[in-house]
Amino acid sequence: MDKYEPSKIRTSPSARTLSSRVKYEPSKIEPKWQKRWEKERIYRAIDFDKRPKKYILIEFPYPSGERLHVGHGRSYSALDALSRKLRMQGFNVLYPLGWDAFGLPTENYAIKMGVNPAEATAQNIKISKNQAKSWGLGIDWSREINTTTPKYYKWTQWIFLKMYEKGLAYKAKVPVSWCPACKINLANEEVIAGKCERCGALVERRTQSQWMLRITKYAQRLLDDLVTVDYLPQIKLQQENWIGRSEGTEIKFKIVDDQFHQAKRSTKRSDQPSEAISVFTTRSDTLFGVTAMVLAPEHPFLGELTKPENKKAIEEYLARAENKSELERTDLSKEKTGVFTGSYCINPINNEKIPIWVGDYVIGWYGGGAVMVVPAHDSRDFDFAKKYSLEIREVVSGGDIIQSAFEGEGTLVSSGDFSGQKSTEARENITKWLEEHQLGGKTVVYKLRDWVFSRQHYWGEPIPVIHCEKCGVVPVPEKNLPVELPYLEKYEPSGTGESPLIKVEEWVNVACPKCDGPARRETDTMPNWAGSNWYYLAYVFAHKLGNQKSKIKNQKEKNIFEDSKDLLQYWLPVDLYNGGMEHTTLHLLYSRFVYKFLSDIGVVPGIEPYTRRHSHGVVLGPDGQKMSKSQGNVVNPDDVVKAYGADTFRLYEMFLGPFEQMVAWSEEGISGCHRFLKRVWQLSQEKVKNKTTPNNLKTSLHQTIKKVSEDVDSLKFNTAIAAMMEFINGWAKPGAFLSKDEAKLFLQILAPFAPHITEELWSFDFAQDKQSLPSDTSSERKQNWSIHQQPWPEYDPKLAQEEIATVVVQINGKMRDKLELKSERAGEQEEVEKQAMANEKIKSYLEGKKIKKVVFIPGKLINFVI
Ligand code: ANZ
Ligand code: ZN
Repeated sequence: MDKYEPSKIRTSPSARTLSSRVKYEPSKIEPKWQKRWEKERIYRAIDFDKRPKKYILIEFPYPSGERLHVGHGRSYSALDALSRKLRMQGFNVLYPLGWDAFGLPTENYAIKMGVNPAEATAQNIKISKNQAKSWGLGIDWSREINTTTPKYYKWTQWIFLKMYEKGLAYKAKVPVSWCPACKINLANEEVIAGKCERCGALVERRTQSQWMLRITKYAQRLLDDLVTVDYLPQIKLQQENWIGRSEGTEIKFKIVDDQFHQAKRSTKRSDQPSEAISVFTTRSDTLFGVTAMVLAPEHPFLGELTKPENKKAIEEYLARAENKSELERTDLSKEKTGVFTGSYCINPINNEKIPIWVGDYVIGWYGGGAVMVVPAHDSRDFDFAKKYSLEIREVVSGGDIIQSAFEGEGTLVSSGDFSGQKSTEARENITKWLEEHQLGGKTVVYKLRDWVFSRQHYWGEPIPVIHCEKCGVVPVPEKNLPVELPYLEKYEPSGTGESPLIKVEEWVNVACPKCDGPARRETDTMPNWAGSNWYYLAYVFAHKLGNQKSKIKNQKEKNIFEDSKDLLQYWLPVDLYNGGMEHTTLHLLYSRFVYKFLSDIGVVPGIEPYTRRHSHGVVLGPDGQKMSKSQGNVVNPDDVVKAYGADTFRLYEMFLGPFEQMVAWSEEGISGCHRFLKRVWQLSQEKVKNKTTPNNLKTSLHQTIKKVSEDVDSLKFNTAIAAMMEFINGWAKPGAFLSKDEAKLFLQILAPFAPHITEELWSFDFAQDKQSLPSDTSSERKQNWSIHQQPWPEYDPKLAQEEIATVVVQINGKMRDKLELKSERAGEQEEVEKQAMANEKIKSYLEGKKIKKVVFIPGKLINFVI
């Protein structure tokens, strides 16, 4: 990039002076420039362009009835500013937007409005798009995508089929959370504290056959590859916690019950290979302290292990457990309950007989679904033992087990040959012993679970499989994709747990692709995560999506991923992905999983989709509360744009506070930003001269350029704006002015934040001066007339350097320390005094003394006479 050489950007002598002052009217200038930018496509990302690429991604909005809100405004404006700066720096920037439009919110909204979800979606997109456009975002709209169009979801379905082909999609009977209000099954992640995430109703538990995706197969890779990406630390931590890797020991407890063995033999349950209960523990060193075994209510052995006399009590217990959410069951503060089955198992380390219980604090799907109970060293087990008077046997010394469990490390006691060993050592040794005796061994378990991928509602991508009586599950042949969602007048959830599609006979009944016999389509649809898993890939080949006719099933049609290999290679990975903190767990994990899968089948490059992930903080209402209709504290971006213009809106969204922090909206703050722009408008017309900029202002300008450059790169938009505000304070001072060259530089650094006003000011006088932006190398683009096509200003490092002055601090004429200050501050007695008093060394000299006099030589010396 060019060095700062003012001579290079000298203006043409023909430039007219900026004297005829015009009123600042955002409502006039903003739509005008938006139209021109769009017409001349100046924000177009150019495939295979020679400039280095940057792919800047914002989470695409869900066009619900709520429209875009100020939260969208924050993320979109900020990343737009970054994109614009990168473009000015000579990058080929891809900054796209589209619509994530399948799913419940739209379906529920459509039901409420009495329209079809497709119509509601079209309407919502139209409005949201107009909003986004009114903000003047530098979006390449030619790449707009919509997950609900057949040409898009054809590929969502294709990805599913590929996963099915590779054994990563399967059907299983799983416990599901049923929302009685939405009348659908919810995924685990849609259940928040036992309630439906969408409507807040209390969920019920059921089991249902569902499509699942085997994300657990990728658990280790999803964890390992985090070292290759640059995510905010808390985001990495969320990923790690959700994957929940736990290293420990698997231990087998043989069952002592002839009845059980007989029952198993007669039912021929060969899927259960041994007559041992397997547990997972992170504390194998406590094995001698086991005084009970607790099975999860879902444990497959439970029926056989239940003795007749305990049957009634257990059935009652299970009925109660069934209605509890997992959260309730695992809540540490809740009472631990259980029922004795009447059966026993054997502790492998000492052959002790251990009673087998059932208890709902044990989770069925984790670590074998059973827990060896060590009351002395696990607090849950301690509670359980207290309640049912089980033995509490200390095996690790070092704590006091009378009041509570001792969970720390210590020395083993009452542990046979292992007594006297440190617990950490014993853990290794006991595990080794178990391995040698084939009674267990080292293992790793994950909290991560396979992903429930079925939904029983209408507004989603149909799962592209066919059920044939003869052939079983038959995937829809690729050439028949997409399986289009039929248009339904009545699409309300059936209420039976089945998708409303089941009623559409003419759609459901098809010939089996394999045997041509009668068959039925799968009626489940995909969750609304499905389309958002891979949307950032679709922007890359969006132009090709459009070419793919949805209705005509052309057999020779190329596979879009295969056909776009070079494009994907060029644009990926995403350089920066920004979105809400609420999506940094699941959406991020799911989309990383899908990417890894696509990478495994060779259609995308690399192993991670996003190089860098960042999240912005939520925008709260002016009252500091979460914005909500019922609170009446919702700020509508449209009102703000109408009142102040898009530039003020954008600027304020970024000025609100540190980008990643939660911030409250403030009416005062916004008028402050508006005033700033009005002053820029005025100063640019009144205080620009055909003379050299006075030195101090020039220095300040270069410091500002440096600050803004660095701050935007590190996503500190608020401090970048603050620096520009401070700069114009200097510019506004009596007698201060900028040369035209320097006024241009200021407008250029402001342009990414306030693209319209800067464009307008630029057009007044500066547009004729063609500059040497490393322009896009395609021939199509017109001249670089726009301020947004100018190079990003380089600062003069010498000028930008903050000048530092050293002030000597004396006490009674003796030098005691030196202070380093910005030179302009070193002349202010008040400031120097304050800093000297804050200095630890000086403080100690002054402690308890009375200052009689202060001698100050500006910029050089301060002397305290005591
Ligand atoms: C015995 C023991 C003794 C345990 C002790 C701890 C301390 P993390 O770290 O989360 O993996 N556990 C195992 N499977 C369980 C299940 N399905 N439901 C509920 N709890 C289960 O936790 C592992 C520990 O959680 C295991 O170690 C087990 O209790 C419990 F002094 O085993 B521990
Ligand atoms: Zn068939």
